Amino acid sequence: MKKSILLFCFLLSFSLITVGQTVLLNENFDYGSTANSDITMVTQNWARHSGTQGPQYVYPGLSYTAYPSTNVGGALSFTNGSSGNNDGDVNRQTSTFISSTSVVYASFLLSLKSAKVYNNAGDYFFHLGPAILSTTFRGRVYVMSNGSGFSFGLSKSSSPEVAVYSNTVLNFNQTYLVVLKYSFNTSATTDDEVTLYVYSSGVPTSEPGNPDVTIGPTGTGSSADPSDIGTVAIRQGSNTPTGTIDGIRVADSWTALLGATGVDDNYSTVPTSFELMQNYPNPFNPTTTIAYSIPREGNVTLKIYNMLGQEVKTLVNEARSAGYYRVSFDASSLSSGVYFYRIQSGEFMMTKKMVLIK
Ligand SMILES: [Ca+2]
Ligand SMILES: [Ca+2]
Repeated sequence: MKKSILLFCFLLSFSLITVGQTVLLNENFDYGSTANSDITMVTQNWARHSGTQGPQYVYPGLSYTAYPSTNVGGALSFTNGSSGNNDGDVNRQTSTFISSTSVVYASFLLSLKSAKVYNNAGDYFFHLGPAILSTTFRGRVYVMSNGSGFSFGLSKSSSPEVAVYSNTVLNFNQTYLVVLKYSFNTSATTDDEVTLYVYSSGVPTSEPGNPDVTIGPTGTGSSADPSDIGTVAIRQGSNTPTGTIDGIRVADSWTALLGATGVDDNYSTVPTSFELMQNYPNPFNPTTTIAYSIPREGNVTLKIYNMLGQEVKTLVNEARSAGYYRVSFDASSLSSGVYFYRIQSGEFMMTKKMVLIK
């Protein structure tokens, strides 16, 4: 009993640490001066989660006065592709995932060439997702053509939630600064909110500044809120707009996102706390992924136990440097049931439950 109280206090001391000033991603698309029809051919930072080809790597990139991630290297160009041709959707993980009651900000530069009117609305080309991105797309940024220009739309989750659109018509072939805010709320599983800010000039150093366009907060979706945000994604569908995106930044505060003036490119990739994430998918059959973070170097064990407390598998048992990790668990040799996975590193220990259904 005494031991468990000590452990509880120990864990509590970690949970009280908040970050609040961290840049989690600074993607300048600085991958050389040679364009390529497929971003995944010039960098492994981006992974394709759908489709077969693209988006394209273009050079040079976009610039926007006073934005911290302006005019460095190239950019990413996306279009309304067809099957096998620029139909790829890609994602990049942030240096850490935000899983608290916190707020996540993502900003990017955007210049659009064209957009469609689809289903009396537009379609989305950018979204956030959890660290282990499956089909949990959150904070979808839409664009719809208004004839000579376009308007932004926003939805928190997926159908049947419909995008909320701004009435402001913006110009094609002009570079805008877009800021997407994701606010975790903990009263319910569907109460998180998203907000979109758009600027044609200037970089506000505090929120909300003086936006050209504001949408939200909105978040009426029936899809469950994600456990965390740890991915940004670019989507190419048959009805998505065509354009260029650059300077994608993710941070846990507005100040970290936009307040810097290019000096924070060497952002920290060291976690500030121990975390053991809920496995995804769960329930699962037969493989699932477990993510964890450790804030300092040490031996790490990650083991699987059955309902009787018997160890059935050791996934990790070795020294790890501080960082973020993901490990795959293949349960094809085990029978259906409830299992537990436990991480231990130094004095830190955490156990979570998962369900195998065959
Ligand atoms: Ca760039
Ligand atoms: Ca929630």
